[in-house]
Amino acid sequence: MSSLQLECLELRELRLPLKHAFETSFGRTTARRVLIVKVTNSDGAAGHGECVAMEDPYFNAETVSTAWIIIAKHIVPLLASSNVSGAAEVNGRLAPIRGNRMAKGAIEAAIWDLEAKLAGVPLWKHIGGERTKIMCGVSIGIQPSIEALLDAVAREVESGYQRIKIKIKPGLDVKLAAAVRAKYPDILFSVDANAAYSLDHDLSTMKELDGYNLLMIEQPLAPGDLVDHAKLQKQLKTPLCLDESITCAADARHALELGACRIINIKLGRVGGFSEAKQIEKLAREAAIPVWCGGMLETGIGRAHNIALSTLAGFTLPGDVSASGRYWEEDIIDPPITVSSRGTISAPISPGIGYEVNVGRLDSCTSRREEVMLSARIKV
Ligand code: OSB
Ligand code: MG
Repeated sequence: MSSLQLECLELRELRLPLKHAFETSFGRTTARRVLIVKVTNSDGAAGHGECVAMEDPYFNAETVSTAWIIIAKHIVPLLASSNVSGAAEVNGRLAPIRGNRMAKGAIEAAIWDLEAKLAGVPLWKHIGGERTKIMCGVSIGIQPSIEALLDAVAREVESGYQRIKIKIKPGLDVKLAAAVRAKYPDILFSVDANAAYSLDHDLSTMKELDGYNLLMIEQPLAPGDLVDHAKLQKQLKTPLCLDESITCAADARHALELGACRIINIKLGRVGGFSEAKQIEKLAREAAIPVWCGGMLETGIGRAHNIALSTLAGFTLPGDVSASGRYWEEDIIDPPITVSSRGTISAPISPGIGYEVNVGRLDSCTSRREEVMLSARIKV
Protein backbone atom coordinates (compact mmCIF):
# COMPACT_ATOMS: atom_id res chain seq x y z
CA MET A 1 0.00 0.00 0.00
CA SER A 2 1.23 3.49 -0.77
CA SER A 3 2.28 5.80 2.02
CA LEU A 4 -0.46 7.54 3.96
CA GLN A 5 1.50 10.79 3.65
CA LEU A 6 0.07 12.19 6.84
CA GLU A 7 0.14 15.95 6.71
CA CYS A 8 -1.74 17.57 9.54
CA LEU A 9 -3.46 16.76 12.80
CA GLU A 10 -6.30 18.84 14.17
CA LEU A 11 -7.24 18.60 17.84
CA ARG A 12 -10.56 19.89 19.09
CA GLU A 13 -12.05 19.95 22.51
CA LEU A 14 -15.84 19.80 22.51
CA ARG A 15 -18.23 20.53 25.31
CA LEU A 16 -21.41 18.54 25.12
CA PRO A 17 -24.13 18.34 27.75
CA LEU A 18 -25.42 14.82 28.41
CA LYS A 19 -29.18 14.32 28.11
CA HIS A 20 -29.17 12.68 31.55
CA ALA A 21 -26.50 12.64 34.27
CA PHE A 22 -24.48 9.39 34.33
CA GLU A 23 -23.43 8.16 37.78
CA THR A 24 -20.92 5.42 38.61
CA SER A 25 -19.10 4.36 41.76
CA PHE A 26 -16.39 6.92 40.89
CA GLY A 27 -18.55 9.96 40.17
CA ARG A 28 -21.33 11.74 38.34
CA THR A 29 -21.05 13.20 34.83
CA THR A 30 -23.52 15.80 33.56
CA ALA A 31 -21.58 17.10 30.56
CA ARG A 32 -18.64 15.74 28.60
CA ARG A 33 -15.45 17.44 27.55
CA VAL A 34 -14.42 15.41 24.51
CA LEU A 35 -11.16 15.47 22.55
CA ILE A 36 -11.67 14.78 18.83
CA VAL A 37 -8.76 14.38 16.41
CA LYS A 38 -8.70 14.64 12.63
CA VAL A 39 -5.74 13.45 10.54
CA THR A 40 -5.39 14.77 7.02
CA ASN A 41 -3.10 13.48 4.27
CA SER A 42 -1.38 15.40 1.53
CA ASP A 43 -4.43 15.02 -0.77
CA GLY A 44 -6.77 16.47 1.86
CA ALA A 45 -8.43 13.14 2.75
CA ALA A 46 -9.33 12.95 6.44
CA GLY A 47 -9.89 10.41 9.21
CA HIS A 48 -11.38 11.01 12.64
CA GLY A 49 -10.75 9.63 16.11
CA GLU A 50 -12.17 10.24 19.56
CA CYS A 51 -10.08 10.26 22.71
CA VAL A 52 -12.11 8.54 25.44
CA ALA A 53 -10.25 10.14 28.35
CA MET A 54 -12.64 11.94 30.68
CA GLU A 55 -12.36 15.30 32.38
CA ASP A 56 -11.07 13.80 35.65
CA PRO A 57 -8.56 10.96 36.27
CA TYR A 58 -11.07 8.72 38.08
CA PHE A 59 -11.74 5.89 35.62
CA ASN A 60 -8.05 5.83 34.67
CA ALA A 61 -5.02 8.14 34.95
CA GLU A 62 -5.54 10.11 31.71
CA THR A 63 -7.66 13.24 31.30
CA VAL A 64 -8.76 15.35 28.33
CA SER A 65 -6.07 17.89 29.24
CA THR A 66 -3.19 15.41 29.62
CA ALA A 67 -4.17 13.64 26.39
CA TRP A 68 -4.07 16.96 24.52
CA ILE A 69 -0.49 17.59 25.67
CA ILE A 70 0.67 14.02 25.01
CA ILE A 71 -0.78 14.15 21.48
CA ALA A 72 0.50 17.60 20.53
CA LYS A 73 3.92 17.41 22.23
CA HIS A 74 4.85 13.73 22.01
CA ILE A 75 2.72 11.65 19.64
CA VAL A 76 2.78 14.07 16.70
CA PRO A 77 6.58 14.57 16.68
CA LEU A 78 7.15 10.81 17.01
CA LEU A 79 4.78 10.04 14.14
CA ALA A 80 6.18 12.87 12.02
CA SER A 81 9.64 11.35 12.27
CA SER A 82 8.53 7.74 11.68
CA ASN A 83 7.07 7.98 8.16
CA VAL A 84 4.39 5.32 8.78
CA SER A 85 3.14 3.58 5.66
CA GLY A 86 0.07 1.92 7.21
CA ALA A 87 -2.31 2.13 10.17
CA ALA A 88 -1.12 -1.26 11.43
CA GLU A 89 2.32 0.25 12.10
CA VAL A 90 1.14 3.08 14.32
CA ASN A 91 0.81 1.09 17.56
CA GLY A 92 4.41 -0.13 17.33
CA ARG A 93 5.79 3.29 16.40
CA LEU A 94 4.10 4.84 19.44
CA ALA A 95 5.36 2.14 21.82
CA PRO A 96 8.23 4.31 23.19
CA ILE A 97 5.57 6.53 24.82
CA ARG A 98 4.55 4.72 27.99
CA GLY A 99 0.92 4.54 29.08
CA ASN A 100 -1.28 7.31 27.69
CA ARG A 101 -3.15 4.73 25.68
CA MET A 102 -6.31 6.81 25.29
CA ALA A 103 -4.23 9.59 23.70
CA LYS A 104 -2.49 7.11 21.39
CA GLY A 105 -5.72 5.25 20.62
CA ALA A 106 -7.44 8.39 19.32
CA ILE A 107 -4.69 8.99 16.74
CA GLU A 108 -4.41 5.33 15.80
CA ALA A 109 -8.17 5.07 15.24
CA ALA A 110 -8.18 8.23 13.08
CA ILE A 111 -5.41 6.78 10.90
CA TRP A 112 -7.37 3.51 10.47
CA ASP A 113 -10.41 5.56 9.41
CA LEU A 114 -8.30 7.51 6.89
CA GLU A 115 -6.70 4.34 5.54
CA ALA A 116 -10.10 2.62 5.13
CA LYS A 117 -11.43 5.71 3.32
CA LEU A 118 -8.42 5.73 0.98
CA ALA A 119 -9.04 2.04 0.26
CA GLY A 120 -12.75 2.76 -0.29
CA VAL A 121 -13.91 0.15 2.25
CA PRO A 122 -15.86 0.36 5.50
CA LEU A 123 -13.57 0.46 8.54
CA TRP A 124 -15.10 -2.73 9.98
CA LYS A 125 -14.10 -4.70 6.89
CA HIS A 126 -10.68 -3.05 6.81
CA ILE A 127 -9.87 -4.26 10.34
CA GLY A 128 -11.05 -7.79 9.54
CA GLY A 129 -14.55 -7.66 11.01
CA GLU A 130 -17.04 -10.35 10.08
CA ARG A 131 -20.40 -9.44 11.55
CA THR A 132 -22.83 -7.33 9.54
CA LYS A 133 -24.90 -6.66 12.69
CA ILE A 134 -23.61 -6.06 16.19
CA MET A 135 -25.43 -6.99 19.41
CA CYS A 136 -26.25 -4.08 21.69
CA GLY A 137 -26.72 -3.74 25.42
CA VAL A 138 -26.98 -0.72 27.69
CA SER A 139 -25.17 0.52 30.77
CA ILE A 140 -27.52 2.13 33.28
CA GLY A 141 -25.99 4.53 35.80
CA ILE A 142 -26.81 4.65 39.49
CA GLN A 143 -30.36 6.03 39.83
CA PRO A 144 -31.93 8.13 42.60
CA SER A 145 -34.20 5.25 43.72
CA ILE A 146 -34.99 1.60 43.02
CA GLU A 147 -38.24 2.68 41.31
CA ALA A 148 -36.26 4.95 38.98
CA LEU A 149 -33.86 2.09 38.25
CA LEU A 150 -36.72 -0.31 37.42
CA ASP A 151 -38.27 2.34 35.14
CA ALA A 152 -34.95 2.80 33.35
CA VAL A 153 -34.51 -0.97 32.93
CA ALA A 154 -38.11 -1.26 31.62
CA ARG A 155 -37.47 1.43 28.99
CA GLU A 156 -34.33 -0.28 27.69
CA VAL A 157 -35.84 -3.79 27.71
CA GLU A 158 -38.85 -2.45 25.77
CA SER A 159 -36.50 -0.78 23.26
CA GLY A 160 -35.09 -4.23 22.51
CA TYR A 161 -31.60 -4.02 24.04
CA GLN A 162 -30.20 -7.52 24.43
CA ARG A 163 -28.39 -7.07 27.73
CA ILE A 164 -28.88 -4.78 30.72
CA LYS A 165 -25.95 -3.71 32.86
CA ILE A 166 -26.36 -1.60 35.98
CA LYS A 167 -23.74 0.31 37.91
CA ILE A 168 -23.26 -0.68 41.54
CA LYS A 169 -21.27 0.67 44.48
CA PRO A 170 -20.86 -0.42 48.12
CA GLY A 171 -24.27 -0.12 49.80
CA LEU A 172 -26.11 -0.03 46.47
CA ASP A 173 -25.48 -3.46 45.07
CA VAL A 174 -27.34 -6.60 46.23
CA LYS A 175 -30.66 -4.79 46.64
CA LEU A 176 -30.44 -3.37 43.12
CA ALA A 177 -29.58 -6.76 41.62
CA ALA A 178 -32.38 -8.39 43.61
CA ALA A 179 -34.98 -5.82 42.47
CA VAL A 180 -34.07 -6.10 38.78
CA ARG A 181 -33.90 -9.92 38.89
CA ALA A 182 -37.27 -10.17 40.68
CA LYS A 183 -38.95 -8.22 37.87
CA TYR A 184 -36.91 -9.74 35.00
CA PRO A 185 -36.01 -13.35 35.83
CA ASP A 186 -34.76 -14.19 32.33
CA ILE A 187 -32.90 -11.19 30.84
CA LEU A 188 -29.14 -11.09 30.27
CA PHE A 189 -28.21 -8.97 33.26
CA SER A 190 -24.87 -7.83 34.67
CA VAL A 191 -23.42 -5.38 37.21
CA ASP A 192 -20.39 -3.06 36.92
CA ALA A 193 -18.58 -1.95 40.09
CA ASN A 194 -15.84 0.19 38.50
CA ALA A 195 -13.28 -1.12 40.99
CA ALA A 196 -15.16 0.00 44.11
CA TYR A 197 -14.72 -3.19 46.18
CA SER A 198 -11.91 -5.06 47.92
CA LEU A 199 -11.42 -8.75 48.58
CA ASP A 200 -10.71 -8.06 52.27
CA HIS A 201 -13.96 -6.23 52.96
CA ASP A 202 -16.46 -7.31 50.36
CA LEU A 203 -16.22 -11.06 49.79
CA SER A 204 -19.61 -11.63 51.41
CA THR A 205 -21.27 -9.03 49.13
CA MET A 206 -19.72 -10.72 46.10
CA LYS A 207 -21.01 -14.10 47.28
CA GLU A 208 -24.50 -12.62 47.66
CA LEU A 209 -24.36 -11.17 44.14
CA ASP A 210 -23.40 -14.67 42.99
CA GLY A 211 -26.98 -15.76 43.74
CA TYR A 212 -28.72 -13.65 41.06
CA ASN A 213 -27.74 -15.51 37.89
CA LEU A 214 -25.74 -12.55 36.60
CA LEU A 215 -24.11 -12.77 33.18
CA MET A 216 -21.02 -11.25 34.80
CA ILE A 217 -19.70 -9.02 37.58
CA GLU A 218 -17.59 -6.34 35.88
CA GLN A 219 -14.39 -5.02 37.49
CA PRO A 220 -15.22 -5.47 41.18
CA LEU A 221 -11.64 -4.86 42.44
CA ALA A 222 -8.80 -2.39 41.82
CA PRO A 223 -7.40 -2.15 38.27
CA GLY A 224 -3.95 -3.54 39.18
CA ASP A 225 -5.30 -6.38 41.24
CA LEU A 226 -5.27 -9.38 38.92
CA VAL A 227 -4.20 -11.66 41.76
CA ASP A 228 -7.17 -10.79 43.96
CA HIS A 229 -9.54 -11.04 40.98
CA ALA A 230 -8.20 -14.57 40.42
CA LYS A 231 -8.78 -15.43 44.10
CA LEU A 232 -12.30 -14.02 43.89
CA GLN A 233 -13.13 -15.79 40.63
CA LYS A 234 -12.31 -19.16 42.23
CA GLN A 235 -14.97 -18.54 44.86
CA LEU A 236 -17.79 -17.50 42.49
CA LYS A 237 -19.81 -19.27 39.84
CA THR A 238 -20.62 -15.91 38.16
CA PRO A 239 -17.97 -14.96 35.57
CA LEU A 240 -15.86 -11.93 36.43
CA CYS A 241 -15.32 -9.49 33.55
CA LEU A 242 -12.32 -7.15 33.52
CA ASP A 243 -12.52 -3.59 32.19
CA GLU A 244 -10.08 -1.16 33.92
CA SER A 245 -7.55 -3.97 34.53
CA ILE A 246 -6.97 -4.66 30.82
CA THR A 247 -4.85 -1.88 29.31
CA CYS A 248 -3.00 -3.99 26.71
CA ALA A 249 -2.63 -7.48 25.27
CA ALA A 250 -0.06 -8.43 27.93
CA ASP A 251 -2.58 -7.59 30.68
CA ALA A 252 -5.12 -9.83 28.95
CA ARG A 253 -2.63 -12.70 28.73
CA HIS A 254 -1.74 -12.31 32.41
CA ALA A 255 -5.41 -12.22 33.41
CA LEU A 256 -6.14 -15.36 31.41
CA GLU A 257 -3.10 -17.21 32.78
CA LEU A 258 -4.07 -16.31 36.33
CA GLY A 259 -7.77 -17.10 35.86
CA ALA A 260 -8.62 -13.53 36.92
CA CYS A 261 -11.70 -13.34 34.65
CA ARG A 262 -13.87 -15.37 32.30
CA ILE A 263 -15.00 -12.44 30.11
CA ILE A 264 -13.15 -9.34 28.84
CA ASN A 265 -14.58 -5.91 28.09
CA ILE A 266 -12.46 -4.39 25.31
CA LYS A 267 -12.50 -0.60 25.07
CA LEU A 268 -10.72 0.71 22.01
CA GLY A 269 -9.28 3.78 23.75
CA ARG A 270 -8.38 2.09 27.03
CA VAL A 271 -6.09 -0.35 25.18
CA GLY A 272 -4.62 2.21 22.76
CA GLY A 273 -6.40 1.41 19.51
CA PHE A 274 -7.32 -1.29 17.02
CA SER A 275 -3.98 -3.15 16.85
CA GLU A 276 -3.95 -3.83 20.58
CA ALA A 277 -7.72 -4.49 20.68
CA LYS A 278 -7.36 -7.06 17.90
CA GLN A 279 -4.54 -8.83 19.76
CA ILE A 280 -6.73 -9.06 22.86
CA GLU A 281 -9.68 -10.33 20.84
CA LYS A 282 -7.46 -13.04 19.32
CA LEU A 283 -5.96 -14.12 22.65
CA ALA A 284 -9.43 -14.35 24.18
CA ARG A 285 -10.92 -16.18 21.19
CA GLU A 286 -8.15 -18.77 21.31
CA ALA A 287 -8.80 -19.25 25.03
CA ALA A 288 -12.59 -19.49 24.44
CA ILE A 289 -13.12 -16.32 26.53
CA PRO A 290 -15.95 -14.12 25.18
CA VAL A 291 -15.29 -10.41 24.70
CA TRP A 292 -17.58 -7.43 24.20
CA CYS A 293 -17.08 -3.76 23.40
CA GLY A 294 -17.29 -1.29 26.28
CA GLY A 295 -18.29 2.36 26.02
CA MET A 296 -17.07 5.66 27.50
CA LEU A 297 -20.08 7.92 26.82
CA GLU A 298 -18.73 8.58 23.34
CA THR A 299 -20.00 10.92 20.68
CA GLY A 300 -20.91 9.38 17.33
CA ILE A 301 -17.28 9.31 16.20
CA GLY A 302 -16.18 7.04 19.06
CA ARG A 303 -19.39 5.06 18.75
CA ALA A 304 -18.74 4.44 15.03
CA HIS A 305 -15.27 3.09 15.85
CA ASN A 306 -16.84 0.88 18.53
CA ILE A 307 -19.28 -0.53 15.97
CA ALA A 308 -16.37 -1.45 13.69
CA LEU A 309 -14.52 -3.14 16.57
CA SER A 310 -17.63 -5.08 17.60
CA THR A 311 -17.79 -6.82 14.20
CA LEU A 312 -14.68 -8.92 14.99
CA ALA A 313 -15.45 -12.63 15.44
CA GLY A 314 -14.66 -12.83 19.16
CA PHE A 315 -17.27 -10.21 20.14
CA THR A 316 -19.89 -12.81 21.01
CA LEU A 317 -21.67 -10.94 23.82
CA PRO A 318 -23.81 -7.77 23.50
CA GLY A 319 -21.68 -4.71 24.27
CA ASP A 320 -22.24 -1.20 25.63
CA VAL A 321 -22.57 0.37 22.18
CA SER A 322 -26.01 1.97 22.17
CA ALA A 323 -27.95 4.65 20.28
CA SER A 324 -26.65 8.23 20.07
CA GLY A 325 -30.05 9.39 21.31
CA ARG A 326 -29.54 7.79 24.75
CA TYR A 327 -26.81 10.35 25.47
CA TRP A 328 -27.11 13.29 23.06
CA GLU A 329 -29.88 15.65 21.98
CA GLU A 330 -27.97 16.03 18.73
CA ASP A 331 -24.93 13.93 17.80
CA ILE A 332 -21.94 15.28 15.85
CA ILE A 333 -22.36 12.68 13.08
CA ASP A 334 -25.03 12.18 10.43
CA PRO A 335 -27.05 10.10 10.60
CA PRO A 336 -27.04 9.50 14.36
CA ILE A 337 -26.51 5.90 15.48
CA THR A 338 -29.78 4.04 15.94
CA VAL A 339 -30.54 0.59 17.30
CA SER A 340 -33.15 -1.77 15.83
CA SER A 341 -36.06 -3.12 17.87
CA ARG A 342 -34.09 -6.39 18.08
CA GLY A 343 -31.19 -4.60 19.81
CA THR A 344 -28.78 -4.58 16.88
CA ILE A 345 -26.83 -2.01 14.86
CA SER A 346 -26.07 -2.76 11.21
CA ALA A 347 -22.45 -2.31 10.20
CA PRO A 348 -22.30 0.70 7.85
CA ILE A 349 -21.66 0.36 4.13
CA SER A 350 -19.81 3.64 3.37
CA PRO A 351 -16.01 3.82 3.51
CA GLY A 352 -14.19 4.49 6.78
CA ILE A 353 -16.27 4.92 9.92
CA GLY A 354 -19.31 5.10 7.65
CA TYR A 355 -20.94 8.20 9.15
CA GLU A 356 -20.51 11.82 8.09
CA VAL A 357 -19.04 14.23 10.63
CA ASN A 358 -21.38 17.23 10.88
CA VAL A 359 -18.86 20.07 10.72
CA GLY A 360 -21.36 22.81 11.57
CA ARG A 361 -22.41 20.94 14.67
CA LEU A 362 -18.77 20.19 15.53
CA ASP A 363 -17.87 23.90 15.22
CA SER A 364 -20.79 24.93 17.38
CA CYS A 365 -19.61 22.84 20.33
CA THR A 366 -15.83 23.32 19.92
CA SER A 367 -14.21 25.17 22.83
CA ARG A 368 -10.56 24.82 21.75
CA ARG A 369 -8.79 23.94 18.51
CA GLU A 370 -5.18 23.43 17.44
CA GLU A 371 -3.47 22.20 14.29
CA VAL A 372 -0.08 20.50 14.29
CA MET A 373 1.98 19.37 11.31
CA LEU A 374 2.45 15.63 10.87
CA SER A 375 4.51 15.75 7.72
CA ALA A 376 8.18 14.99 8.30
CA ARG A 377 10.21 18.17 8.36
CA ILE A 378 12.69 17.81 5.54
CA LYS A 379 16.15 18.93 6.58
CA VAL A 380 17.86 21.12 3.98
O1 OSB B 1 -17.08 1.16 33.23
O2 OSB B 1 -18.00 0.73 31.39
C1 OSB B 1 -17.65 1.57 32.23
C2 OSB B 1 -18.88 5.05 31.26
C3 OSB B 1 -17.82 5.81 31.66
C4 OSB B 1 -16.75 5.21 32.27
C5 OSB B 1 -16.74 3.84 32.46
C6 OSB B 1 -17.78 3.05 32.04
C7 OSB B 1 -18.89 3.68 31.46
C8 OSB B 1 -20.08 2.97 31.04
C9 OSB B 1 -20.90 3.63 29.96
O3 OSB B 1 -20.48 1.95 31.56
C10 OSB B 1 -21.03 2.81 28.75
C11 OSB B 1 -21.57 3.64 27.61
O4 OSB B 1 -20.81 4.41 26.99
O5 OSB B 1 -22.76 3.51 27.34
MG1 MG C 1 -16.87 -0.95 33.15
